[in-house]
Amino acid sequence: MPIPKAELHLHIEGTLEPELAFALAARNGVELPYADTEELRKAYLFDDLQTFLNLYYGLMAVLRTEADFEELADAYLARAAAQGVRHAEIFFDPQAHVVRGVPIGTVIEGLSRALERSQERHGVSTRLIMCFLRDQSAESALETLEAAKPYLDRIIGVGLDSAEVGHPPVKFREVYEAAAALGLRLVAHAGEEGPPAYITEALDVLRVERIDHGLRCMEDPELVERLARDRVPLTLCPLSNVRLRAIDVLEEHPLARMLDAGLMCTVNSDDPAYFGGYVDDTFHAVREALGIDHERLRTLARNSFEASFLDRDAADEAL
Ligand code: ES4
Ligand code: ZN
Repeated sequence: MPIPKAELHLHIEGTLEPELAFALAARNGVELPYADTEELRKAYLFDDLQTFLNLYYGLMAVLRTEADFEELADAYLARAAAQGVRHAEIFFDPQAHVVRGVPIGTVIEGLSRALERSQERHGVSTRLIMCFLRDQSAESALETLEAAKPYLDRIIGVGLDSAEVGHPPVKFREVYEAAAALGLRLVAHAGEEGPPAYITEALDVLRVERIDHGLRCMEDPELVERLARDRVPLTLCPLSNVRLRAIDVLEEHPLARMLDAGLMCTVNSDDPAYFGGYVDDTFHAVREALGIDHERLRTLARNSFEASFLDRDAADEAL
């Protein structure tokens, strides 16, 4: 039995398995530039975040209708349940769909249909986090927040993702202030490829509650001390870090050192269809590669509930 856990860093578009991509392509009359699923999987050799993102955004062409988004999310939730996930806080990238002519309402309604039934069908509670693409303009992020206003009852918070370097958190100060004023919770990717200063800036300028990735905090001992003292959750994604070449091999991942430093770490799958494993696969991988024992795996699982946006009672119950 996998350890019960919460998944806090998961891009729903990153759960699009090649088989479903081809099925949706056929249903929607979309031509993919790959002969078959095998050829598509062979394209999953990334040099860095940008190489991955190019493929990730390209493959989204197959997602067109509410039913497509519902099927995508339901497939993820079924897999997540089998991996011991009891609660999932799920990112989605509305701008990547709106730019292709898919309205934000189609995306949110479709995802919501799967999420609403998830507790009953899969035993997984869910929340939705809307991400702004940081390589798009601040105005576009503000427009996205505006467009999401009719759906705010379905969205727990906002995040920031996509190409990090050259797009510091401060660029999104205004939209984060607006989101906070609407009662939304705040997270942001920082310190994945970008420098430790982006982590500090996400905390001080955007006022985020959690840092997604945060890997590169290890280059700044003072920042590590602050993150540990304030128990700022870091949603780490070790398999993603290897596939996107943030580190060379899993054996070199700083997770064990981060736990030793007292950091509030969680382990997550990021884009599991692309990075070679779902969240319990990741737990197994770090146990094997880093010698993280069962007790520490339990700590990681406990952290995932504590760092979640579930209220205290629900988090305790899920443990
Ligand atoms: C992402 Cl791994 C990662 N980093 C930044 N943005 C993303 N969007 C989807 N996966
Ligand atoms: Zn991510």
